[in-house]
Amino acid sequence: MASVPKQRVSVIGGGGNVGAATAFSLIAKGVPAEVLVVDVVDKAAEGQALDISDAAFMMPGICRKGTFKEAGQSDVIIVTAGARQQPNEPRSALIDRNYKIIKSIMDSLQPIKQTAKILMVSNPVDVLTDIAQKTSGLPRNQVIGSGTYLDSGRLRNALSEITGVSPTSIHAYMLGEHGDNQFTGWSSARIGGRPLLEHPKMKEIDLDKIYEQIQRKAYVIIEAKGSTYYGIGICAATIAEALLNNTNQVFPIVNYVEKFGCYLSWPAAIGCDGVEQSFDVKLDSEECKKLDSAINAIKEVCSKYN
Ligand code: 6V0
Repeated sequence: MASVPKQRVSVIGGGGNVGAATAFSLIAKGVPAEVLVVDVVDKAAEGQALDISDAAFMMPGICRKGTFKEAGQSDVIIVTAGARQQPNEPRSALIDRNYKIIKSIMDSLQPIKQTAKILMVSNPVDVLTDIAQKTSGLPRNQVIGSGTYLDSGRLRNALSEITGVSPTSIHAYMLGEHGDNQFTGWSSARIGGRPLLEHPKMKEIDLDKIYEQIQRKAYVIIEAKGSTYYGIGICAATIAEALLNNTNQVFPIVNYVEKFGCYLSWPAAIGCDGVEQSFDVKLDSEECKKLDSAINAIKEVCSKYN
């Protein structure tokens, strides 16, 4: 029998849609780690793990149901557990329900491996990352959240359709909060080494309309099919891959930014120690105001739950 990789990733909430999409994406990407599926509903974890293990051709034993204690000893712990949005419900409305769930999960994981990295996905992700850091006892650089990585991918895809350039060659971020206080960093966006807004095709575009389309996309999907999970699944697996392979790739994710004094969605380089570097993004005065609104909204909720 082939040997199981020594590194381990656990997906807490893996019985649900986002957790299963994340575990599946980890396997499909061939991330060099054993994948444990953990859920408070044991049968759901078992079913998803068995189904996903069928997708792991040539990698027998790489995906299985796990316990909270095993998850606490993992190299990367991805948390997707908790309530999800109902149609037209903002992510921020989930805080009361998900605060209790995240706290109880952090208790169940103890003792947590000192070198583990926690990747929060459950919403509202900026605030829950702060709560997970405080309740897990891990240092701030080791606790991060998926943040606006998904929204930034949506933005880059939309900009690719407008400009005809590959999304991987467009450097543009949604920033601030993975929620209604997110904003587009238009003034820092680049394409081919030039400001994005100087691209001829961008001159004809209504920027507010693009923002609206990105910001509303999750609501549109939830209205149509109940929840969103494929996009975030691949995003979470890609961040986990950066943590395991020490890639130092830059993601707009939730990380603690000292000069703002809080967790928020902001670019950071991710490697085997978690956050390896945070960046100073250039913003114009309008964007600075939007950043302040996001910081104030995140800090206000955090102060009620700490
Ligand atoms: P789901 O399909 O209802 O799955 C949630 C899972 O969590 C279920 O299997 C539950 O049994 C499990 N669960 C609940 N409590 C616990 C617990 N204490 N311990 C372990 N497992 C538990 O929801 P879905 O997967 O659609 O969404 C999960 C979370 O992801 C929600 O908070 C969403 O808002 C959030 N999302 C975050 C995104 C992002 O970009 N950050 C994107 C999409 C969804």
